[in-house]
Amino acid sequence: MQIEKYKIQEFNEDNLQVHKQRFECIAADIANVEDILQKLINFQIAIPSWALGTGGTRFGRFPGGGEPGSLEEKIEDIGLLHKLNNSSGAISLHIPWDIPSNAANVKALAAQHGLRFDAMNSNTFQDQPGQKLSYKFGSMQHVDKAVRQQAIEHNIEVIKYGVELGSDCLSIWLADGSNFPGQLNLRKAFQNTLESLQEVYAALPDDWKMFVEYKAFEPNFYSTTVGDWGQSFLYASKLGPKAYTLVDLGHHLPNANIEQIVSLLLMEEKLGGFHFNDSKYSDDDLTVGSINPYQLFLIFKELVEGMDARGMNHAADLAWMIDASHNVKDPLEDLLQSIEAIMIAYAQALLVDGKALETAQMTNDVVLAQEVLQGAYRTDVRPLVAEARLRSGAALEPLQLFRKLKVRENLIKERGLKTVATGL
Ligand code: PSV
Ligand code: MN
Repeated sequence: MQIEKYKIQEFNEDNLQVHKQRFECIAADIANVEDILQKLINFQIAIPSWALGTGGTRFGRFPGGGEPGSLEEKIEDIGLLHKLNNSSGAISLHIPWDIPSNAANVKALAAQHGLRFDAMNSNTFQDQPGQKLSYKFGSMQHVDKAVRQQAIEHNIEVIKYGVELGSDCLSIWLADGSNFPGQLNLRKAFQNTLESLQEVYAALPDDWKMFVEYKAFEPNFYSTTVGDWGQSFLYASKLGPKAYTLVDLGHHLPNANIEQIVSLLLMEEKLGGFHFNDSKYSDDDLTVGSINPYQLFLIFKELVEGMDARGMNHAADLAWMIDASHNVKDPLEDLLQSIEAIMIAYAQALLVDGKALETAQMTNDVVLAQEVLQGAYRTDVRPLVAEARLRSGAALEPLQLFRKLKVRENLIKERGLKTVATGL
């Protein structure tokens, strides 16, 4: 399905008057409104190829319909999102789920939709049909060198696909760990993993980055070999300047102060990328901002402050991606909601009065510090985000237009009701 430009323009014209009133009202109070709008326009969030279909739990899966059955259809779906919001201009692939049969064609198709290839993800957490050795007891940590070698070679193959597609970064999440005390020698598991990562690191092209993603638990429930930001930071530091920590919001133990983690990783120049989602309990993979939008804002506040302190480009210097799963919502609608939540939190963080906050901090004025933060958080920035979309040719209200144009119904007509996308 294609969304023609004129349909977006028609929709925007119908909603323009109301929008303008709202926008002018908020813009009048913001001195650097143009600067903020430009930052919002530039900000792009990658969509993972595995989030375009209905997810499932251990107990069941209830696929919707019209889901993408091929890499080309996944690109088409992200193209639709990007057309609607102009904020999702990148795709992140998982190998072997998304092996491109013809990389040049796939690259050209993505370019037609205005998409680039973000981080490439390897998969050593599942055994694939025909695979020689099993990852049941881990991959890069495995006691058997042959299994470790298989995992290393898989990651090098992922880099090769990434190079063909124009990506410049490899994201590694390992399910490695143990389920019971005594199952693993924890130090040896770390050392084996480090050695394996070093071999993959050695195969990285000069201009590539490697992200080491951590996760507290699941699928292993006693120890995880890259279990927290400290361990990821250790690997990244030992590997070298091209290795970074990747923060997935759902990968912490309950109540972790993620904003503090982000702040310190940025200080150490070791924050590489981000997986956005939200959670009530652990790795729930819920829509971004659906449970704790204040935490999301606080994280963005640290990101903006920390990146500005180092003169970093918000849009280009970190890899931004959504890593969510959709069990009861239409995946595309859910992704539109997630992107909106990210843009809102980013816009609110851009509104924080840094000088006033510093004064409050330097005078131990705790009350004023809270006022400054909550002043920004309680500002309804939706008209700013909508204005950024309007100026970049996207829809004022992407979700409304998605429904008005009956995008899902059209996809079902084209692809059928019984399609199941690859992913988790
Ligand atoms: C693991 O839970 C994770 O967050 C990693 O990013 C994976 O690559 C992704 O989910 C999908 O498998
Ligand atoms: Mn993740």
